[in-house]
Amino acid sequence: MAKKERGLIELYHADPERADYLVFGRKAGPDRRGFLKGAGLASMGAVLGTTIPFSANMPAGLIPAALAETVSDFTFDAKHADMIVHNDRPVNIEAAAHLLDDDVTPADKHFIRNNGTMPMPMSRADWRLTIDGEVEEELELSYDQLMNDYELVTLQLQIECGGNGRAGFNPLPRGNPWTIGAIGCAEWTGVRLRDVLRRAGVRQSAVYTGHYSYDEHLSGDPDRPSISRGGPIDKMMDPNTIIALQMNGGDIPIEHGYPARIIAPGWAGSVSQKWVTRIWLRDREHDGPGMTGLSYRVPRYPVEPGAEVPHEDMMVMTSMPVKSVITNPQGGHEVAAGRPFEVRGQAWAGDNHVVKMETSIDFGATWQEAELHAPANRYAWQRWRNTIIPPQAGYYEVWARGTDDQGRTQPMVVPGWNPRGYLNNACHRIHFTAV
Ligand SMILES: Nc1nc2c(c(=O)[nH]1)N[C@H]1C(S)=C(S)[C@@H](COP(=O)(O)O)O[C@H]1N2
Ligand SMILES: [Mo]
Repeated sequence: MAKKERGLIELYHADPERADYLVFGRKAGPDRRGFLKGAGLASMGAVLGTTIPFSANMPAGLIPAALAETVSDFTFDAKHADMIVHNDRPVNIEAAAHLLDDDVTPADKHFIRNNGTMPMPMSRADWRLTIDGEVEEELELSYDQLMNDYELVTLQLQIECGGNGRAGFNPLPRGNPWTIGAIGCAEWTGVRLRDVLRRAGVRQSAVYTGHYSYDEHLSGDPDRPSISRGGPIDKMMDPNTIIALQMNGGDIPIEHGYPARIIAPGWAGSVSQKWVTRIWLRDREHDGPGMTGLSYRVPRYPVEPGAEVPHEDMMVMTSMPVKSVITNPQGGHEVAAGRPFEVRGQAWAGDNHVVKMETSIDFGATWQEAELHAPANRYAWQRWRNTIIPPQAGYYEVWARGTDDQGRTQPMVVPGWNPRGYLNNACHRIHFTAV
């Protein structure tokens, strides 16, 4: 497990506020300490799949036995011990580089980025997805309808947080100091978003989507979305943009969006709304939380590190840049001088393909081309490997760099600073000693 949390019952004794937060996904207000009511009761009922007739008698802090057994979902037991926890409120966890060695990322090694609460899992039977706005006919779809009435696709898709690599920027912008592990490439099964949008009938006026979900803002204000981003209609109509219903052949774990989420691969992960309940087609760029100001935007021109950039000079990010990670060896190891060993990793390039991978062990003076595999499908990351022979004893670094099909190569130094620290695709490196 990535970080030990106390059991919920134990927690209710020690810290009832936090326990309430975990159960209800919100802070217990003063009016909630006496009896359960309102949204807390409703969400509890939704999870139980029925109402609680004697709810008026329920003291706050008493967890229905049925729930007490399931709340362990809220601990991070589900994550690998080597995952790096940046925050538990909201939950933000990244993978150590060596955990990204699988071609298909298992759920326990997939990063988690929450902006708001970790919601109680909504019952699949009650979950609905609304498609509205600039459509001919509003749709309200159940999980079973999506599963049965639309063509299912199974794709390996990379999701990368827009701020992956933020820790490399100086001065350090606010936000999670992700190193390199806010990326994953799991196998997702779902329906193409465009098939659903076409069924609703996309109006000429539709230019953008706005996404909503059932997780909540950390303030506990039910009218404030935790995040509500969207994307231009072309990206949302791309055949690789999906409403995912399964992850790695099973239910999507709660932390990754149960029962359904959007995946708009290759773009900042925030476009891929988890726990999605509504897709609003809009006649203008969406303006929900996460769309405006400095959020997921970069300056239109290069700026000095630390600069204050006027909001009107910021533009919405699109594709993520070419990037790669060394997943094996882990670094810090000893090898025999003059003897070959293998380095390997993954590479990806947002909307583009990686066409070349190279490694250097002389601080970038010379580069050796690596073996590079084709992606399993578009938007899957690509396996690369190379053989390294340290010529003599001493300290070395392996640097790895990818080049995309537009001829763009990863920089060795940190690229353009921006106020929120997005798009850092500097080379990943590890060190080793030859003896
Ligand atoms: N509903 C909802 N969807 C969300 C978020 C969120 O906080 N709430 N975070 C977004 C961000 S910023 C990222 S990077 C991805 C991360 O997906 P993951 O947690 O499954 O790795 O989810 C996106 N979808
Ligand atoms: Mo993100």
